[in-house]
Amino acid sequence: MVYAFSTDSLILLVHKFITQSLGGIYTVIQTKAKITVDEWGENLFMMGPYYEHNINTQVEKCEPSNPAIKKAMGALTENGCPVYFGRWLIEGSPYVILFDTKAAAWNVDRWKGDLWDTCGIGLPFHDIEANDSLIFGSMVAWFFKELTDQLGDSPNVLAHFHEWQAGAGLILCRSRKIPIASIFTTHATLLGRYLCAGNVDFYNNLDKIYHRYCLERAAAHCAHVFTTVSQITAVEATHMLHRKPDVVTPNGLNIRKFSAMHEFQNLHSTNKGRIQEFIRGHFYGHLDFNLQKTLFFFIAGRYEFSNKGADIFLESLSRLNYLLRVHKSDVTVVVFFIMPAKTNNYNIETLKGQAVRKQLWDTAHTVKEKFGTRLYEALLKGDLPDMNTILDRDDFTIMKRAIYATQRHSLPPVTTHNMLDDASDPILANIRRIGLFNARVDRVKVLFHPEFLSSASPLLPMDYEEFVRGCHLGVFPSYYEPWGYTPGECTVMGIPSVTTNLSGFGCFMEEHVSDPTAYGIYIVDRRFRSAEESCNQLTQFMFGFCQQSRRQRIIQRNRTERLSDLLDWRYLGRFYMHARSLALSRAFPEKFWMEPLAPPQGFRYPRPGSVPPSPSASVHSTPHHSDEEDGDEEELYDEDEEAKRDRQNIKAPFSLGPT
Ligand code: G6P
Ligand code: 1S3
Repeated sequence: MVYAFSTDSLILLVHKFITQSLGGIYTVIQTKAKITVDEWGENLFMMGPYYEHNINTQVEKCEPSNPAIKKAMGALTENGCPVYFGRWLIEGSPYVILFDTKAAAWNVDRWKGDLWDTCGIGLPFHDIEANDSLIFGSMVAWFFKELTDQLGDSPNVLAHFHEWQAGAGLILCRSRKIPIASIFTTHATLLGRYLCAGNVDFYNNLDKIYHRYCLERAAAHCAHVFTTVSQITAVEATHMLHRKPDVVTPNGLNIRKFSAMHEFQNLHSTNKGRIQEFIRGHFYGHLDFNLQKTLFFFIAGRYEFSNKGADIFLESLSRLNYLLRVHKSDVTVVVFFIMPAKTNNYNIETLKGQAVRKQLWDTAHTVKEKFGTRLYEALLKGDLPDMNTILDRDDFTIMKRAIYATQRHSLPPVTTHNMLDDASDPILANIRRIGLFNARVDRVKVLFHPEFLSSASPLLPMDYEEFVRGCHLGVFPSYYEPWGYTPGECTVMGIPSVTTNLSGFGCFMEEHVSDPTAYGIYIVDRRFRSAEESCNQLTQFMFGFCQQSRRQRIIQRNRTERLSDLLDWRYLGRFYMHARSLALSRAFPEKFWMEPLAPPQGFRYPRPGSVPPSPSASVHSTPHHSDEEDGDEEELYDEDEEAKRDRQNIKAPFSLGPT
């Protein structure tokens, strides 16, 4: 396929999420910057609101070298609506144009009138987010007017608007017939999100829904090209917004490949060690389970209890606990819930756990030192020390004192923090309902960490990436998830995960991988099965995972990591390229012509050559046959062979023309 345009046009990406590190949309914008800068160079500008604090830490201010941009900015600034320019200090260092919406807020009533006159959408005064979006959109539309007046029709301008918060700018540009090519991408639909979130206070939010929905729908219809991030959200948008997306633009990541093939396995091991250390402290006095046979599962993300599937996850954990107990399994599963909620700091019992662990460590270290010195002195004298006296009474006293300190009369807490809404918090309420209180008999232990992770934490000093690498399985059984970065991030780190056929990521994997389970991508059917059936399926996935030997887990991680190529922006960026060429050819048909697009070929990542990951499906030919938890390294070369074979079977993953 030939792209009938060059990158001479100016491309301006408009979104509210520039420099605001919040959620998945920010990840899209930030990770895609590098490949977009590589393609468009100095002709790419990202546009967003000006937040003083973020800008001071993330943006290097400078003067625009493009005279048209400079003039357009000047026109707004001179009229009391300041605009700033700089380089965003992320990979690719894109130019940013930032609009000071606070300083321009004095125009809001007039601009509301303009919006009403243009398209009959009225914004109520109390919806601050919608009002801010209008101020931003009005400034953006004004800027485009000035810019295109300066440029004439050379070079052409292409503007890509993300999400309803940027929609007003697009609606105003189109209604004022400003000559730009436009794309609108939605990362969810407002109505879809509200309708799916069972526990959201729908009635008390009604006054915020309709006009936002109007902005979203109008933006989708005004754009030359409308896109969304997954097939499942495309179906939703077709019904909710009444426009079928022209292109589906799946979300990618910047994939960092290690030069040593098994480096990510080593990272798993090191980071798992750090999590184990935390567990030693948290479960002090109750460490009657084998950490070598303990698996770490986790769910992480925005705290949307049922949208993110925390509800069916908890129910399945209670069933998994039952199965592991009746099968007398020696495997223990520790499950982390990493979802931010309102708290007032860590709870004392959790902090005490880490202090006790440290005290035991220090005691062991002191005694070890003394032991070593006495042993050394005895050997220097040519004697073998008397093992009965090498440690004296004091040594035993400090050791006994340390052991006494590990006694506790309560169970290890299920949450690490003091929760403000303890009684009504949905995770805690469900833990109480299913009775998973970290009792000794339970094979599934639960830990709710109601704050995002940080390497500066006194409890679990790890950042998110390190934590994910140290875990065994990410569980993301979302009900509403237009894309879902969490399982994708697991994949590129070689960590298996559970997703669903209602998430964009899950649908994408179903489409492009022949046997996702074999690659450590477990897809729960939440679309065509009842909640009860989905819950059972999730339980079975987790139970099967617990039955794998260490060797099988290592092999599965190798396979999971192999899928990361599929998620690389270097491939997925092509869908954005396609959307841009389509927009230019629709907006300026006399200048930009595009061959009709061949539909993407039905590429599928083949089923891996050898081992099924589940022991129940294991056959004689599989390379694994030992349940030994040691001596796992020796057969990894089989996997390399398998990887080579896979690569030979795979042609280019997508067929959207040249890179
Ligand atoms: C990686 C390391 C191995 C380690 C294994 C543990 O593969 O390279 O040395 O034995 O992780 O795997 P597990 O699934 O038991 O955490
Ligand atoms: C949305 O963010 P969310 O977590 O509110 O956009 C993300 C990026 O496209 C997407 O991954 C996610 O599923 C959506 O829900």
